[in-house]
Amino acid sequence: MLGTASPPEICDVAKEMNPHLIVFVLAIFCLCGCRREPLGTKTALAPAVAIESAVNYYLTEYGSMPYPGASDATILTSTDTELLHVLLGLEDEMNKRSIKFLIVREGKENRNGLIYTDDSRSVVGLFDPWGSGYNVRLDLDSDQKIDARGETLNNRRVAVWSNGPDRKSGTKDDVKTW
Ligand SMILES: [Ca+2]
Repeated sequence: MLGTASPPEICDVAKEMNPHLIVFVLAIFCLCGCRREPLGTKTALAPAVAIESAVNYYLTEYGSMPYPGASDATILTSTDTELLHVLLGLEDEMNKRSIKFLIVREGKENRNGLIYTDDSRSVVGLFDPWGSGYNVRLDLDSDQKIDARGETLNNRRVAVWSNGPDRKSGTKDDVKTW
């Protein structure tokens, strides 16, 4: 009778299949299942988001950007510590009330966080898990638009990205806040 035939069991289907095909299909499943984000990708994102939030908090608090200049700029947090000091409340010219806008963990051996100077009163830089600084693109001409990694981002004052495991900007493994 139509509709009463039971569907073929999976084992029966497997018996009919070419063994090579079964191995191939299993291999594909394994490859898909084992594919993970590169190690450190998740830990790289948290400081990037924290920097972005800190810039926005500063903007709300003081009504201006936490960095001087009239045209958009990209700050690298491993070499340019001026922005970090402002956001960490470690200077009192641009951050007169010394508010700590940026809260990120401390790193080690120029990786995975903030590296302080010996006297702990300033920082050497903020580093991603692979030892590079974060790129911070700032909208300093106040047009609410920034170009980051070759992408145009609208309605934004700040965007942050890590170069990822290959330490090159603009490649697929970059860890970005947008
Ligand atoms: Ca990259």
